[in-house]
Amino acid sequence: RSIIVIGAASCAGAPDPGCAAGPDALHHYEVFHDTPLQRVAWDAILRVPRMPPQAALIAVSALNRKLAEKVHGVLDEGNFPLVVGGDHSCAIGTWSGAQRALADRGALGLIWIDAHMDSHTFDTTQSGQLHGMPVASLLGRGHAALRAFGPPLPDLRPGDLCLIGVRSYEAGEAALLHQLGVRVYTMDEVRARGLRAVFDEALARVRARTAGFGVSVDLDALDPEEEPGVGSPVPGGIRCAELAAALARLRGDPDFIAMEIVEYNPYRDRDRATADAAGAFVEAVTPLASKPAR
Ligand code: DIR
Ligand code: MN
Ligand code: MN
Ligand code: MN
Repeated sequence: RSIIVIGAASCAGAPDPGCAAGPDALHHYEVFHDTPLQRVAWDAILRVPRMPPQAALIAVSALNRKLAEKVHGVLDEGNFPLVVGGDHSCAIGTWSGAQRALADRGALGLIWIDAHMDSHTFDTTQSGQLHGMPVASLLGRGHAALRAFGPPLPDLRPGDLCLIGVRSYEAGEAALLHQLGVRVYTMDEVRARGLRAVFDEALARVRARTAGFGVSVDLDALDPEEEPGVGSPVPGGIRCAELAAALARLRGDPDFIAMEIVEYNPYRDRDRATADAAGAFVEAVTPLASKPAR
């Protein structure tokens, strides 16, 4: 399988304008191109201009519709979509597209690596920012404009989703995940048990009842002392080397169908450290299995 990169150059769903420049910055970076082990090609960079949160809903909805089509198309061709953000609201499109591509075979599993829960709806959000909402949307709780892409899809099932690295959240979103029974591995649990143990457990969960699974990496899950190039840094995160080692367990796995790396802000990066981390995660998962299992 080839990696087909799709950029989502949008910060319309976040307060930090720098994330819109993420895909262009990574496009200039050699790890996001062919390596001796892995073919990597860029499909497109989808763009949304900066706008106030009130206007963002329609723009983010349109972006996600396009992104879902692209991701579905890449999977139907037997390739592996890698979506690079941009703010994390693009995850609605990425994983809706993956769900649609898998639909005849079964459900999608998803590992969500993030400092945040991203599980707000308009009823609970304090910031009004759409990048705080994609998990709720994928679970079927979002605004209609954030989930009606083409033919109706089953919602992501709470048991097929795990969050890892969480250390910043508000009560409303935590209540939703608790009520739905989503497994959340907080940063405290990651520290206590080690990322390796937590990641393996999450992997077993998301594979159990699904036809394929993906990983969404919000770079703010990493420790900002090591990786400052993100939109919403939160102290005390995962180390790049640990996450790369965990992701390397997906190398050659035929059920691993897509990945997303988001919230890269090149303006806050230091000596390309965070871009290097993103590159290390791509390298970690390659070479991909030559073809999907089913
Ligand atoms: C916060 C921050 N929970 C919000 N979310 C962020 O805006 O809803 N997600 N930064 O990445
Ligand atoms: Mn996020
Ligand atoms: Mn299809
Ligand atoms: Mn985050």
